[in-house]
Amino acid sequence: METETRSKRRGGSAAASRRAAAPAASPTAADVLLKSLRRHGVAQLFVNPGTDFPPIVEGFARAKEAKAEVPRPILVPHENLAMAMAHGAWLVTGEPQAVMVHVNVGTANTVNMLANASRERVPLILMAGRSPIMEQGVFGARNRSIHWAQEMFDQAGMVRELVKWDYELRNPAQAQGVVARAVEAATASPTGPVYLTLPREPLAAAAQGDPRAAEPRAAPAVPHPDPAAVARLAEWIAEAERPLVIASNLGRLPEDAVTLGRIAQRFKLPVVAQTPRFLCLPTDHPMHAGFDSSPFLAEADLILVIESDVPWMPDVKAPGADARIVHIGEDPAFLRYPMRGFRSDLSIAAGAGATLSALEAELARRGARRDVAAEPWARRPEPAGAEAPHITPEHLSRCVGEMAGPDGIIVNEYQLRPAHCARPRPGTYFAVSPAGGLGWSVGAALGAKLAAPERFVVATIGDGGYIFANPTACHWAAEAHALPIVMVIFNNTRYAAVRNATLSMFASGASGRENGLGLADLSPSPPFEKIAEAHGAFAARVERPADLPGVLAAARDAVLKERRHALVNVITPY
Ligand SMILES: Cc1ncc(C[n+]2csc(CCOP(=O)(O)OP(=O)(O)O)c2C)c(N)n1
Repeated sequence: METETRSKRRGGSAAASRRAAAPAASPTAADVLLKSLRRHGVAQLFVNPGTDFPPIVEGFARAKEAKAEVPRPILVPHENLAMAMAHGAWLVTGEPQAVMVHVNVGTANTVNMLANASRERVPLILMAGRSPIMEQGVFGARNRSIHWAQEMFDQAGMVRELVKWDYELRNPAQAQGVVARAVEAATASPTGPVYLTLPREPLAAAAQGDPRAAEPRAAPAVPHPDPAAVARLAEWIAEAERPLVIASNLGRLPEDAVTLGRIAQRFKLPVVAQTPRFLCLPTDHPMHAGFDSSPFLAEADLILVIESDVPWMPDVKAPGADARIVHIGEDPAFLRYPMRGFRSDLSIAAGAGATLSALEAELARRGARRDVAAEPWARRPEPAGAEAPHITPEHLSRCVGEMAGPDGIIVNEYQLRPAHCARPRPGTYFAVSPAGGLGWSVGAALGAKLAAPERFVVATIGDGGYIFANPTACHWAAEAHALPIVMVIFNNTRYAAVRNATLSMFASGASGRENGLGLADLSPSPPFEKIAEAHGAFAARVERPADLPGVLAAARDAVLKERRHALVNVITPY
């Protein structure tokens, strides 16, 4: 027989859960969090939800009813795609982005693209739920069995090395302050991703707190260069006979590419775009010296390394011992890289754009003008593209550039050969982060299209990368969110990068005797175009060089005239 005490205890706890089951009528922390994100310039929230999301779902629904301003929710059916889309939206807007995923498991799925975002310094607020803290008695407490198993001792530990800041919402009154702090941390120079966990109970509780905490605040801006360092650099440029600029991460802001173009032209500075992530100089600029610094390193007597983590590979080719070497960038020593040992005679820790402007002014003030022959000492090599019966990646790159046109945006995983692709206008080329997490470019292109719907956007990707990109999720997002882009697959039915790496070490070894294809063969290659077709896309496969321009033009028409996305599966052996 049940004792009175036991029955009271049971009745008592049932009453407690009934009490706890009442949603707050007043704004919840989730409502406030969403509004605060919008106030901080977050235009859309890329989400992949789970049982941690009800307060967020309710918050969006309440905002719709009340016509309150919150970020636009964008449902994305895979977390890595959500991250790539956020990355792409940042590429074209420069605005902070936000992604929210499901607890530890959703976080785990973001890590590849988070590594990309981290090395590319994308100001991105990655949010995740976490298991409800309470086992009972509080609104939002655990009511699904997974709530026990999904809890971790340190959920943020999974991503801590890849973010600048992490925190957990501990009290509903923090909803405003925590957004302000997350945005501040993500957008302070050098920018980068941050991680915020959101337990269900405080998220669903009535928000209180100081609304002033939600005021957007000025984040520490990109630092300006030390005038003495700029003066010394100007002096070195005036003295140099064979100066060389090596730039990688310059040009997300088109005006920086314009400034570099002016300085390069006026002071005869050849510029190598070394594994560029942006277009640092229009490809038809007379001082463009190509995409490989190695032919010029031995001769250069002054090297300006601008936002370049790996300006050359010391084991392959290094600058001469007497060359002066200058590094310019927000963090020119790349201190988040565990090991990196490039020589430096002058390091300027400042925004590259600000440094170039200051340098231009200083050179002009001195009346400096390099009195040298009209021809640059370092000239761009002629692009070698042999005639072939099949489509070469060089030919494909040229055709993609023509299809994109001067203003179209190309988002390149890495297969497109920039030396063969005309990009005459700044801000029209973006490539994968130096972290090289594959499966990025299609998602980034979709995000760019979402944030800049007026632009024509093309993604280039390998067949291996396309599989990594989670094609069904990508095509679903393109169709569901009406994001007409062109996807071009450089399909060589292999992992060429893996094969090349193997041959670079073991060409004369056993793996060389099997042509380096040991773990690099992707045959049989499925008809990727059929996947796209299933999602309503314009889809085609091309094998003959003569057919390529026509098919790409048709893909462009499908995007521009029919507002459909397109996929062109191009067979290009390399
Ligand atoms: C997420 C991820 N997994 C594995 C790799 C290692 N990796 C680098 S390149 C490459 C091959 C990619 O093949 P594909 O996209 O077809 O391009 P290809 O090298 O053939 O031009 C692989 C597997 C990586 N960079 N990222």
